[in-house]
Amino acid sequence: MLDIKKIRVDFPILKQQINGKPLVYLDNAATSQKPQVVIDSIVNYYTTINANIHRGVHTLSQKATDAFEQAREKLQKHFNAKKSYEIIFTAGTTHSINIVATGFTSLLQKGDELIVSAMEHHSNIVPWQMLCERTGAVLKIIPMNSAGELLMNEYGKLLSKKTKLVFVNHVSNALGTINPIKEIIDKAHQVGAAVLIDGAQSCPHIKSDVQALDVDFYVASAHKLCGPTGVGILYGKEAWLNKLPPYQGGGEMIKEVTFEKTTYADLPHKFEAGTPNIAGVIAFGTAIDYLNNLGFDNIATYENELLQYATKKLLQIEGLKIYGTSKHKTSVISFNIDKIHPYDIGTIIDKLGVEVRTGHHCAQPIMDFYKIPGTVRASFSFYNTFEEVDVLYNALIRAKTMLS
Ligand code: 7TS
Repeated sequence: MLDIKKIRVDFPILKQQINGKPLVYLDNAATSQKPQVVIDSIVNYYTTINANIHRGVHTLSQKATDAFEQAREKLQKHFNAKKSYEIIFTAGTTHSINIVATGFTSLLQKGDELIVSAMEHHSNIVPWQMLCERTGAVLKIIPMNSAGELLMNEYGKLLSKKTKLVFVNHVSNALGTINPIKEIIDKAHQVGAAVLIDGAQSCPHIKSDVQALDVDFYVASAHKLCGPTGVGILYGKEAWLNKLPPYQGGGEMIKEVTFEKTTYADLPHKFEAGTPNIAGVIAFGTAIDYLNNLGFDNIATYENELLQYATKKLLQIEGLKIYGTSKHKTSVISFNIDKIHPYDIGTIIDKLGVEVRTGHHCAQPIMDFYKIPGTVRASFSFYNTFEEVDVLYNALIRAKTMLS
């Protein structure tokens, strides 16, 4: 249903050669490429309406403010938030998680319990460990099986009245597993715990409805979604965002400031101190429009076809082992070939124009679980082709021959 040839024309970077070979970009889980409309959106902002927002009475400031707030409405609609002010613009997923983790400092007591999964990016581990250090709360871990699936029975056993917060990624960046987040959320709510879902890896593939999920916090980065770097969202239910203290103090997040006492602005401004990435936010809105025009169902269907084809093809390589074999997964293939170090494979296939990520993918506990130093990770987007899968396959055969 998607016309991939036509879509690829939208992405100027894909025309490039790398090391004298056509670029085969398979590091989409690290960051996505940007269509021309998103690039144009940034250029147009700076060439036509650049001004600071929410402060000037002048026309340019009004135009910039309108474009910025329109982007918030696009994000509200996309994630189906009840109110536009439940969408907070941040610098990205990492920033969003830190806002919530810091905010919970005053809401926790020694002995409270927090639950995380065994397959998280460091961004969804470290801020919570820092929170535990500040408060004396204890971190519990949902284990996984060798296919890279969470053990939901074990999760059930971890939940109790002591559980205050559960934070899990919707999709694992290193394995591609799609976690059963609705069940995770519902079970947490039964014991009165709040839930944060890290949507950094799900947002390019799955359109999430925060009201249907009944999730308390949902976080994502624009750059994974064909948008610019340095921008993201923190969705929070209104009641939670009102309960959390602000993360940073500064301009635009106040109602009134005196040297005796400062009162904070209403949502969303309470969490948006300082001049934000205005061009980035507006371009984020453009990226959301672009993807919705393609249709998330179409994207998921095509990417799943690519995943099935690539999985079958790569498994033809003797000694290749895939990590993350859940039936429910996005278009990510993490693998090793025999005992060859992932960096060596990555370096050789880069010479052939194939860009993949190698290493622990900021998810060291997953690598420890499998007792490996890292993997090679090929992550596919809707603008990748079946021919590119063949190029990857041939490059891997070449690398294997050279390194064995
Ligand atoms: N959570 C998950 C699940 C991620 O995959 C990432 C980034 C983050 C959080 C952090 O997002 P950021 O935008 O704040 O950096 N993941 C990756 C990756 O897999 N390769 O490079 C970045």
